[in-house]
Amino acid sequence: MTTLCALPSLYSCGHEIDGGDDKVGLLHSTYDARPDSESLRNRMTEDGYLFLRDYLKKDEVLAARHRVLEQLAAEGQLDPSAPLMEGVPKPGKNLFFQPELAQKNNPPLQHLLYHPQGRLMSFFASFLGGEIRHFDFTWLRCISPGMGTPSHCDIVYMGRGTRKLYTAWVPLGDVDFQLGGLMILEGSHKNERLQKTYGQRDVDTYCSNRLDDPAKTANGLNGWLSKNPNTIRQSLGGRWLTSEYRPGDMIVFCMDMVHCGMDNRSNRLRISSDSRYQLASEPVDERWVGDTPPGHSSAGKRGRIC
Ligand SMILES: O=C(O)CCC(=O)C(=O)O
Ligand SMILES: [Fe+2]
Repeated sequence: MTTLCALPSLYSCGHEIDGGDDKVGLLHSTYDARPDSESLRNRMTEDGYLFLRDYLKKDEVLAARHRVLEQLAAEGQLDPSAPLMEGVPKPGKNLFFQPELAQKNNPPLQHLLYHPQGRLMSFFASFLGGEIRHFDFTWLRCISPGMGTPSHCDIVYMGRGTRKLYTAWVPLGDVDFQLGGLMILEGSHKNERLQKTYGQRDVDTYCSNRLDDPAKTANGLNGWLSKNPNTIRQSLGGRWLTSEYRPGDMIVFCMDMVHCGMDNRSNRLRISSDSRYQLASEPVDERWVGDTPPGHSSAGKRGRIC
């Protein structure tokens, strides 16, 4: 029983994560032994995620970070007295989700995530074993000090195409425990009860036979599984797994994996991207592709008789 002391207090949605070796642990890199695609696929089936430490090119990651921060500085969001690369927000500015900064004017980020011969796309081509495609929408997050992303599974936001779809979470800079990065609930991707209930949800459907169903105009934020990381762990079992991250790291995980972004208890922005990849031959969720993906807007909503 020695690992407990390796982790400081961790927080999600204002709750301190329960401590103890059976409740929280460190992610271990999956890539140390340079495994072949088949063993990576087996590992994904077993664990629901792969942690690829130092897999991406650090200079490419930092170039993408630099461009994001230049954009935020130009918008007057940053404290001009702090070095740009520190990413200190101006007091009173509350940032969370900035996909528009990824869509426009960030060639280094587009290159990092989507260049056909880049490390990331090459990983998916060999992992999936065929021609791949990515979503055109990029979830870029510049998270101000405060609450992180509540626990959820990605399937409820992007499940209209194949379920064989994967998220790549990429920290754009160092992310220590204070800044608070991605956390994954061990074994949660195998929970059939969760898949048959919450996992069937589509955040953009509404009841067309119910007048003024609020889901018709919701912004996609009604997909959270829980805002309490301790009760969800008690209910599903497993440990919360996380790490401190550095530029070059990436985590790939499946659509049924419960995860969250920890609270940011620093004075800096926590900058990361998450992007999606699948086989080109599989059906795609139309909300997230094209020049201007409709996403959770009214064009992405679907009515059904309830
Ligand atoms: O970075 C975060 O706060 C959440 C990330 C996430 O939900 C994802 O990568 O799917
Ligand atoms: Fe997510």
